[in-house]
Amino acid sequence: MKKMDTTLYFITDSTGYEKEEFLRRVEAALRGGVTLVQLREKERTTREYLEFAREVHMLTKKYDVPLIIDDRLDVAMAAEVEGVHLGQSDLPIDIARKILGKDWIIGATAKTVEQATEAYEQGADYLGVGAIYPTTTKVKTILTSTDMLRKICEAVPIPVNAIGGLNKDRLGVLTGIPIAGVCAVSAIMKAPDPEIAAKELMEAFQKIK
Ligand code: TZP
Ligand code: MG
Repeated sequence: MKKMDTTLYFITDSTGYEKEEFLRRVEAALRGGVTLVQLREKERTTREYLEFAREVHMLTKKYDVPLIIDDRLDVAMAAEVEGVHLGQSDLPIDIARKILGKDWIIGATAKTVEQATEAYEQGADYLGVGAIYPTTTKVKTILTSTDMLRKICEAVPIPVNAIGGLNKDRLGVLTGIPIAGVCAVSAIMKAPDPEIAAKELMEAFQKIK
């Protein structure tokens, strides 16, 4: 597997931004110290998704941060990024692993211990678990309790990240749960300054670790 640090996992959402502003925000987040980036585009054509992937990849490479593509192995392979993130209705992890081989980062979404164990056994490198809080980001999800998050952390030996409605003031509920890191979309993407937001989120996470 490519080297990976899920401590501060920034998931992008270009909705409502011109491409230049979107890229400016992604680079600001990288300057602020995000350790992993996922490009998450739900509405774009394949061609647009590929173009965004290539442009974001130029930025992430500059900061030596791996880039993960949400949902789409084809786009990830075409853009030659470092990984993919697959949910419960996407391509199964074992099939993705067979296609991509051992060098790729493959992430999975899990909301139960069964889903987490299955994803791990099929070859997932990390898990995203949530939503911990209600989210304003467009996503089909249900809330996941912090109890379940803890059970999942204890059930698998791979990094587990919390996701959903997280910002610097909401990490307290995660205290003492052995998560590897936090994922954030809007707390960074929509912040007045994504660089400052990323720094503050990292500081808040270090305090609860
Ligand atoms: N999966 C569960 S919640 C979520 C995803 C993709 C969205 C998180 O977005 P935000 O803005 O950090 O709440
Ligand atoms: Mg998905």
